[in-house]
Amino acid sequence: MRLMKTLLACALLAATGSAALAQTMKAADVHPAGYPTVVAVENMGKKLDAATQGRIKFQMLPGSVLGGEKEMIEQTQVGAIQILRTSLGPVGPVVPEVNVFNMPFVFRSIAHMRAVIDGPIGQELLDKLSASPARMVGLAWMDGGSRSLYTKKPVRKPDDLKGQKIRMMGNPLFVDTMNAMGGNGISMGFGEVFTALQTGVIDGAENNPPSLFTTNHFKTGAKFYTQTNHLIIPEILVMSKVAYDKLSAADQAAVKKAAREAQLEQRTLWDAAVADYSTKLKAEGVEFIEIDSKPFFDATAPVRAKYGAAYADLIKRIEAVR
Ligand code: BDP
Repeated sequence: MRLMKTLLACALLAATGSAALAQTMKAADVHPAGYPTVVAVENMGKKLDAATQGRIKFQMLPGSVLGGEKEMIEQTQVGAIQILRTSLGPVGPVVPEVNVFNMPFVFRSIAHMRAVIDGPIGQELLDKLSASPARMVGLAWMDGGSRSLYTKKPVRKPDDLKGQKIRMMGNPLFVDTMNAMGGNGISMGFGEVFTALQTGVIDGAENNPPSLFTTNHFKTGAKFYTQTNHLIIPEILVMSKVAYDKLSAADQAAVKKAAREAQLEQRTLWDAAVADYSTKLKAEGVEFIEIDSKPFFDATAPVRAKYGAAYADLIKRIEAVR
């Protein structure tokens, strides 16, 4: 009887103990509700809620409500945001090791990028980010497709970009990339692009079809969509180290497992979104201009030489992935 009571007391203590540790994590994204990354992270939160008996829940905050990616990365570092889905682009200035994936034409194709992020190199880069002083834990990769140029005047070759101001994500590597491609790279937050296009502060930008459609950027007259495919940048899902360190080892493992599943789920959602939004963009009068991207590849060789020098061996391993 005494043993029963002790056991009961222990069970009760364990239950209240874990309840006290329950965390509702703010999960942030610049994209709106319904976007593949947002849906995949929401589903991950639901799975974790079930897997941890409610110890971990996500509160999804989509649509840049907590700021642009630069600001959200800072908030994640200090623990004000617990889960962040961001492009790897603006992570580069904080964790330079990840810039290897941010280089122009570093991946041959989306299939190549996927093989790399799913394999040992992908895990290595997540681990490098987690081990860096950035106070973030790399959980998973997501698909951001490939980025192509959209401008108000048609572009077919590097020379056509002369004098055109093109918005790039906040990372000097991308400004260098655009300058090498023939235009003038302007670094700017995602949320400022629409007005900048409208007022003529910039002449164009670059992104994948789902982002071009959901931002309405094409409605500003930037409706020539030149298929340069110059950047294939994975998205990354990170957790604030402050939040991660509060979890038990078992819950940390549950988070990593759910994140890996989200990586694969998002890919399916992504492929459907690219097909869907490409059709919608065309229906809205956006002209997809098919080109030979070789001149842009050649033009960006100095950028790969400059930024790639630090990762020469890693780049060889990336190239060797089939
Ligand atoms: C989109 C990415 C998003 C970036 C945005 C941008 O999914 O994370 O913030 O591009 O261009 O494709 O800033």
